[in-house]
Amino acid sequence: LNVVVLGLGYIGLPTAAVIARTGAKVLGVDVTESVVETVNSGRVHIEEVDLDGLVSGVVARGALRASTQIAPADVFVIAVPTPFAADHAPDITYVLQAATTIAAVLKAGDTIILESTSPVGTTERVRDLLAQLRPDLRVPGRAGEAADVAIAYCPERVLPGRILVELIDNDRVIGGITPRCARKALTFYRRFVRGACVTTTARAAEMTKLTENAFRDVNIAFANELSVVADTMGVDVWEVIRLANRHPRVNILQPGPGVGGHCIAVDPWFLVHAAPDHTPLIRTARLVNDGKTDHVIAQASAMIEARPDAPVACLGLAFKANIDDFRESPALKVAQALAQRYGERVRIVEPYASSLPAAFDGTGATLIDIDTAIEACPIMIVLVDHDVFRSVPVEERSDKLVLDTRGIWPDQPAAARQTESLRLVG
Ligand code: SAJ
Repeated sequence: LNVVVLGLGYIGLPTAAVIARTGAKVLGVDVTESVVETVNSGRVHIEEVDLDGLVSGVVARGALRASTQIAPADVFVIAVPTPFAADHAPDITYVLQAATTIAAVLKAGDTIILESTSPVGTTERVRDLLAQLRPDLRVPGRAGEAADVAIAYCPERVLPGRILVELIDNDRVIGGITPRCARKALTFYRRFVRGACVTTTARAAEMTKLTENAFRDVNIAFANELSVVADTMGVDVWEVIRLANRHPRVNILQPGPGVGGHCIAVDPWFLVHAAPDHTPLIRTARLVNDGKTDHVIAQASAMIEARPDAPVACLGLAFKANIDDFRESPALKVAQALAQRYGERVRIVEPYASSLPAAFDGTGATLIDIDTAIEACPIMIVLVDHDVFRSVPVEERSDKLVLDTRGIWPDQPAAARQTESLRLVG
């Protein structure tokens, strides 16, 4: 089986490598020359558990090769980004570009699968574009009609940090333009997926993916809203959540400095954009989560201003624990805002960065390690729950003034917590 994977990013590269391991011959296509060179030398350009070993193995065996140029194949998997524009309108340019690239080599019998998170109707747009570019091929239309190619939507659902495990173990939702398309795509996923593979329509599969991430966003927004309410009442939100979750039908997520990453902070907008008059809850959740970041900046600023001249350690820049991904990171936004306001007083601790990102250029902020922070900084703002921060024992921080946005230090003496400063913010 010959497979082409378009897009060698966080999803495309692991997917290409896993498919290559099944014995298929995989060509990874990416527009970025340096990515292609890195993969062809058996190395990886992204940090993901066990990915380096897998990629070097399949490249060495000749099962995976990368190129900027497409070649004919039996199955085409599209895993390119779908960002949004300033007005939150989804931008499917890269998906349509990928489809145009495929059209040049498409032949009867081929299967095209879109994995990128996409607004409802995108798979049909891919179909329409292919019909236009390749009038010699019959694209799928109504169920039961003959078609030369199969087109399906199968969203990726993997969690960064567990991608290689979840690619295989998670259930997959496979939406065909027609039932026949879904069955064709199903045969492909059965090669490497151990989880259940459930078939449906392309539109239902597209909406399912958006629904999953919007569900998580709404639930995190609830936790974030609670955290602000609890602060104003002088109650420990972490304790309240722990206690409420002892109820058999309550399962509250964790508050934090906001929601980051390129999925949960983005995808709910695709639903809002498609049905603006019917999504007050989903829209509000987005605003609550983004508002939490501003709230943390205000809380931290009040703390910092109450102790003029004291150095401040911002712990973490990543969008979540134990990864090196800073995309849409609320931690980075908070640290950057504080660095812009308080300059060289601000020290950043981020074990997953070898230097400070460009966002800190000219601010005077510096990158230090956790031990230096413990020695030098009386104020600590916990922004990411990396294990290395979690494991700092209370003796090393009991004299610090701490704003713990992740609740990783429940034993921090109450006098050294942020609640007082909140009153300053009002
Ligand atoms: N977060 C909280 N509190 C929580 C859980 C998460 O504040 O209780 C924050 C995290 O710190 C982070 C953000 O939310 O900033 C998102 O983290 P995440 O772990 O919830 O999700 P992602 O973005 O890493 O991956 C999500 C997953 N979707 C769901 O769990 C529904 C993953 O399965 C998807 O494949 C991925 O989005 C994607 O690519 O769409």
